[in-house]
Amino acid sequence: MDEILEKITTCVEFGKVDKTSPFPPDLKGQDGADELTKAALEQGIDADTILKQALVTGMDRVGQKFSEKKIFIPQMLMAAKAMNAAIEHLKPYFQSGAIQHKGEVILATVKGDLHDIGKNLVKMAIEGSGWKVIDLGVDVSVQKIIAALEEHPEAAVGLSALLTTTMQNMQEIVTEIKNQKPGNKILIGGAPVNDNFRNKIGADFYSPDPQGAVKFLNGQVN
Ligand code: B1M
Repeated sequence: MDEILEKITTCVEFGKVDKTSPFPPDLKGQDGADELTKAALEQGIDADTILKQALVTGMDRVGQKFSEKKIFIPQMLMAAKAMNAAIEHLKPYFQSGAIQHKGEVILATVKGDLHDIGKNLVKMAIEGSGWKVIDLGVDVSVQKIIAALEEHPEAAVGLSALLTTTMQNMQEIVTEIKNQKPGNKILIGGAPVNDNFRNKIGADFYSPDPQGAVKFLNGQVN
């Protein structure tokens, strides 16, 4: 099991999407994140293990190398492409929830921020738990969120930010939603965000992971 997980990690790390990907040259012709993830599931490795032990580990290596200026944006984009190819296979495992919706959640990556892999994982988990998700995408302004709340007045709002700079935008968005729509719950997450920040900006809940977001929406934590 460890061997195939390490191979998937390497594919994310070096942006090898599938067998046809020419990069990295020393893995040319070999299976990529796409084929290996499918094979890992077929071997009975559970989706959560693949996500945490292979995919997120690969992305952490990418982040580390980017910080050390050993790789640049194109390599990060290839890594994201490889991770997304793998996630496609995991989707059915995270989305097998009830069809009857428990309620609605508006989900967005905040203004100025283009990172969507974490948000998309949160989306899968929330949908899998039986919630309807209105996904506004990335780089989302407060105006767009307020407009979505006009259409879905009972919805909770989930915000993601991956950059220390866009955390400030998250703060402005939360303040404005709380001014205009004080009754709607706001849940936040993303690597640089924590519970102290949540407290400071007046959001209702912070979760470090998709599972925590689900528990909050289901009323299992507050
Ligand atoms: Co960028 N990036 N990036 N990047 N990128 C980071 C975040 C960075 C930490 C890399 C580094 O320097 N080590 C750094 C941020 C530094 C900082 O602000 N402190 C960084 C930077 C600097 C940048 C640019 C500014 C680079 C540049 O242009 N010079 C640029 C900004 C663009 C922009 O957004 N305006 C940029 C661009 C990109 C790409 C587009 C190339 C690509 C994103 C592609 C995509 O998302 N479609 C990218 C990538 C891939 C990364 C890293 C390598 C991986 C991010 C990721 O997907 N992680 C990242 C380093 C890293 O994280 N290791 C990095 C995996 C994902 C599963 O984790 O998103 O944290 P995460 O989500 C988790 C939790 O946080 C939580 O659940 C998820 C699953 O556990 N969660 C929530 C997330 N949202 C939640 C919401 C919730 C609840 C939980 O409730 C609503």
